[in-house]
Order: sequence, then structure tokens, then C-alpha cells
Amino acid sequence: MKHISKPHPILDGYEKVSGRLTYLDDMKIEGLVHAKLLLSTVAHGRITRIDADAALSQPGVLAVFHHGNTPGNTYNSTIWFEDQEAPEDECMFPRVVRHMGDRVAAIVAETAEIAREAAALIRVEYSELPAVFSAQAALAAETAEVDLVDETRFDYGDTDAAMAESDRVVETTVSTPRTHHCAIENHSCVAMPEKGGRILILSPCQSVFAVQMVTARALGIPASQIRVIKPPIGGSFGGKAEPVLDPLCAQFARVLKLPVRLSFERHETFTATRTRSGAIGRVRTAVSDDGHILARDTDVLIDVGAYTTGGIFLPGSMSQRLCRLYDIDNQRYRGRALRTNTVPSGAYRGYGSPQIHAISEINLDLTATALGMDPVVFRMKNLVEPNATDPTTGIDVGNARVRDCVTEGAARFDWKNRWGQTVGRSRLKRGVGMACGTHINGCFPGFHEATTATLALRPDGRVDLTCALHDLGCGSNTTLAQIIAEVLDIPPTDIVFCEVDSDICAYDLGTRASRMTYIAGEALRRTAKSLKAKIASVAALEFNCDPDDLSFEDRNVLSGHPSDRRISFSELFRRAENRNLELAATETYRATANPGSYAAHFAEVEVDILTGKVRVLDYLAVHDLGRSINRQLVEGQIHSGIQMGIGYALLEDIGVKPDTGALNGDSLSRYHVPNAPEMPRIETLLIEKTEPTGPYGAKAVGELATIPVAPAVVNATNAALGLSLTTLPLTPERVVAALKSQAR
Ligand code: SMO
Repeated sequence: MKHISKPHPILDGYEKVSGRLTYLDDMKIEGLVHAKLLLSTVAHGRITRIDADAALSQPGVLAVFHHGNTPGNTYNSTIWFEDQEAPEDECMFPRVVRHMGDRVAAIVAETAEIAREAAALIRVEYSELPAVFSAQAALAAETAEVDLVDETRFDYGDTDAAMAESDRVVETTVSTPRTHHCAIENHSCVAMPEKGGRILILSPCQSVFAVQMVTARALGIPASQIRVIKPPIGGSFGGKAEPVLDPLCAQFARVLKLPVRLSFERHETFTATRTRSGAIGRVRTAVSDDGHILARDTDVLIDVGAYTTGGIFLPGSMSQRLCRLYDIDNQRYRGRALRTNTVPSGAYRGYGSPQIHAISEINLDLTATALGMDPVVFRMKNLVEPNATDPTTGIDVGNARVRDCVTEGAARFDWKNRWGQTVGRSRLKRGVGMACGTHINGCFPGFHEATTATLALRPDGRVDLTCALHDLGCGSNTTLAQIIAEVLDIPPTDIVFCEVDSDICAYDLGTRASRMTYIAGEALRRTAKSLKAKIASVAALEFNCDPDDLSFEDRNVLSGHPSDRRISFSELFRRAENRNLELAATETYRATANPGSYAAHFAEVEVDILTGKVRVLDYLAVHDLGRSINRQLVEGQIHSGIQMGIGYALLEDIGVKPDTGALNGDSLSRYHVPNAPEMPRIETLLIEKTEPTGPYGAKAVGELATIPVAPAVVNATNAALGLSLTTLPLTPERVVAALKSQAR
């Protein structure tokens, strides 16, 4: 193959590194005015008074918006299609604020500076209400208000009987922190009036259609009145999956009949957008002495923050990720998502998967420890085989190669010789650990798991692509271009991507659920094949030969064997026009499967027992991704996944203060992500045994890359210290406290 499994630089990489790419905040828009939000300073309270007179009297101030003069329509920012039902408890400006950082008012002014200064002049009075800052507190509070947003259960086999008959049951409780995406680009939006009373929204987002639907509900107008375009985006990781600023910005533009920009600063992105939900999970794993898992019982409590958002899906998606990894005959699960008076949660790379894997994979290692068994040996006795059936959904997990990941990874990492070694004298203790992980490929069998694309030959021989493909900055468009390039035998740079625009692209779910390579990639492969057939039929007319005798080579069609004649794509465009034939193809691909992607990660850590600081020294990530389309980008995804996962294990926590609900980590100086010096040596190993339903055998890697990291690092730390640390992140304070209580 010419373009598949080949490195190719990111298509807009040069523009990015040279600073030429224009992000939304860099765009010059004529007549633009600026909005600034005023955010709640209490965690829960009824707004009794908003005095904006002083602000309004400032020169350059155009308007103040608050609950008294904006639509009170409730909505749920998680929806992504027109009639989707989801509990609606958010509105533009609530009368009762539910967390510190909730939206109280907005100032719109001629400049951003005037808006910021005027916002500080608004006086707000609250009548404070009781607040809860953790899921456990929400459970205990039993307030009249129902704070449970979803409960999902499954129960198959006979868990209690199997537990009673087992040799031992190992129970652990793991807690995971609330974490933030830290995309380099803060949340930002521009809205402006268009002809005919419509509103145009420019939004760096994960789905222009989600922005359209959510804004329509919030404003109480038909979706057709809103047009959304996605400009280049400076990272998202799930953080921009739910529209936060768009409904507000659209409302301001509609009322003022002016283009309005609403851009967050960093601390606002921390306190007033979305985070990864925190979770506490109790797992009881029943095993036989020879290391077979006989039953498992998992109970998870999820803190979704102040609004329901996508929290309704979290217990279910965690359950889906939990039962595709090990072959367990008896299993019970209960997941409950609760609201608290903290910043709302939403999507963040893996959608519940990093939480549930930390909870279950740390338990598994502690179970192996209780058995006195090597965790690799223990896992190999229980991991799923290819084409296993997910017992909760009946879905085939596809060509699941997690066993290959573990076997080949253990060999490469020299696990046998490194495991159980007491390395390190004096202060510095070393240990190795590993964890497995799985993730989905798209939303099948959920609604709308389809992608529609159009490819059309251009006069210059390049190819126009019309499809709502939301590259979030990680290079998915490059991977997708390689798939088209392979079918048509053209350079990936010959594919001209349209701007994602709700007016010109067919409906699409957008970028979520690890669906880009697997679903959109297959849709594009099929569309390219369809265009290729049309090109071949025109070439066959020109050559007066059978289309089957034609071959494609570097923007040309060749006739016969040997190929004595050739005609270029650009020439074919003209010939087709002369014949009144169209060289364009549109295809819709609807998913028929949802295979699992799999991984095994191996880590070595060094712990300073005096300071409690954990360093990751060495890392091996093994991924079953069917086939890599672009090895370079795959490695980039894996490296970034490891970086995020190390942060999740050791450093990152938005730090909700238990007494006030304020955030400790609301800036990049107080919220610590791993930087280059904290990164280990990384090796990646790919298992490329192809997924039959994926384009050229490919399946997802991007979200999964971060999923096994935290448990692998925690397991290595526990191995190094002989401890059972289960509260993430493993901060120096926690490590030191655990060492002290162990010494006692
Ligand atoms: S966490 Mo993603 O936007 O499926």
C-alpha cells in the first residue's frame, strides 16, 4: 500500500508551527463587540438583586444580560440531534446559581477591556442555600431535590453464589479526581446576525450540529435559524463537546444585531466549562486460588457537578467499558451519577473509561497481590478472546487482540525479570506495573451512527471533500486523507477539505466516541471507491475499454495491460464535462458493529520515600488498533495519552475545596500537568491484526491511549512500595502519609 501505514505530516502542520493558522480569537471581524461573563461567587444561592446601573453608565458599554432579560428556556448541553431527550436543567442565566462559576450576568461592550472593567462594577446579592461538594455528600444529604441523575445496573450469572464458593474476595475502593482538559485554546465563540434574521455562530467545537441544536433549544427558535461554522480549533479532548458559550453569544448577537465575541480566560475555562467527572468505585473480585475470576461486583458513584449534562450517560458508558476486557461469568454493576454544587462535568478523552479502568485495574492488581500471583499471569487467565460477546449488550467485540498486547508487551518490557525485583536502595524505590484497557469504536448501536460524505473531482484534478469532519487538532483529517488517497492513488495533499458548516455538510455526530478513523474513515473509503468507479467509467469511454482493465496511478488512469495509454484526472474532468457526466459521489455509511480497541501498558516508576514524589522512568504502550493508518500520528496520540494519564495518576485535580466548593486548581499555575522533564522514555508497540469492519482494518487509538495509563502507574507505585494506594492522584502528601501509616 502506498499511503496506508505510512507516516505523513499533519496537513496543516506547517501553518500551525509557523503561526499562520488563524484561530477564532485571531480573526478580524468588522464591527465586533465583546462580551464578558460575571460568574457566581457562591456555590449555591438565589440571586436576590443584580445592580448593573454603574456598569451600564460606562462609556462603550452596550448591554447587560442576566436572568431578568434573557430567555429562561431550560436545556441540556449534551444533546446532538434534533429531538433528543435529556433532562433539561441548565439555562443561560439561572435565578438560582448552583456552583461557583455559574453564570450570573454578561456585559457586552465595544472593547474587551471595557467589558471586563464594567463587569466588575455589577453588584450581585445572593440568598445562600445549602451546598454539597462531593457525590458521597450528595448521597448522604437526601435533600428534597433529587440529585441522582442516572442509575445504571447490570447483573448476569449469579454473583452472590459465585462469591460464596470462591477461594477469596478482594475488595478495594478507588477514587479518581476531577480533571480538566487544559486545551491550549480557551473556550471561545463568535456569533453574528445573518440575512433573513438567522444567526451565524463561529465555534471551535466537536459538532456544529450539537451547537446548532443546543442553541436552538436555549433560544427557543428553530434550528434552521442557526448556522454554525467550525474554525480551526486549538484542542478540545472532549472539553468542547458540549456547547457552553454558544447559546449566550448567539442571544447577545440576536438582540444587539451586532457580531459578538465571547472568549474565556483560563480561569473561566477551568471554573465555568466542563471537567472529567470524579468517581469513587468499590470493587469486589472473587477468585479461585489458581487465578480465575469467578465473579465481580462493582459499585460506582459519579460526581457530575452542578448540571446533568452528559452525566446521564456516564454510568452506562462506564458499564460498557467494564465488561469487554475480561471473561467473567458472574458480574454485577451499579453506577450512580449524582449532582453536586461544583463545576459541571462532561466529556473528556474516554468518556468514563479512564475512571472505570482506574477503579477496576487497580483492584485487579491488588487481587493478584492477594493471590501471590504475577499480574500478567493473572490477567492472561482471564482476558477476553477475539470475537467474545459483550455480555451486557450482546455485541461482538471484534478482532480483540488484548492477549497479544499483554504477551508481546511482557516480552518486550522484559516483564518476567523486572517484576517482583526489589530495585533501589535507600530513598529511591523502583517498581514495575501494568494495566490493560479497552475502548469503543463509535456509538453503534446508538442513534445516528453514520457519516455522509461527498467527493467531487475538481478541474485541476484534485478532489473536493464535503463532510462534517471535526479535526480537533490531532490530525484526524490527515489520517482520513490518507484513506482517500489510497483508494484513488493521489497524494493526501490533493484532497481539499471543506469548512465544517451546518449549511453545507450532511448531518454528522461529530468527533466523539473514538469514531473518526473507524466510522468516518470507512465512510470516506466507500465514497472514494464510488468516485473511483465513476472516474473509471468515464476513462473507459475515452479508451473504449472495459473499466476493469483500467488502473490508477498518481492522478492518472492507465488503460490495459501493459498500460500503454494514460489520462490525467484533470483531463478526465474536462472530458466528463463534455459528455455531460458528473464526477462526484456521495455515500452514507451506517455502522454495523462496534468492536473494541485494546491495549496493555507497562510502566516503571521510582519513588522517593522521603518526599513521596513518584517519577515514571520507563513506559511501554502496546495497542491493538487493527492497523495504523499513520504511524507517526498514532505515536503522537499514544505519547499524549501517556502524558495525560501520568497527570491523572500523579498530579491533576481541580481540587474542590470541601468547605466552600471553590477550586484550588483553577489556573495553569495551580493545576499541574506533566511537562517534558517529567515524561518517561516511551516505546510503542502496535498489534496490527486488522479489524474486518474497519477501513483497511483500522480501529481507534486516540482515546484509549490515555485509559490504561493511570492504573499502570499506580500499580507500579504500589509494587515499588508494597502499598495499596487507591486515591488518585498519588500526590507526595498521600504517598508520604501512606508510608507513615505502613511504618506504624
Ligand atoms: S470523551 Mo469524547 O468527546 O467521546
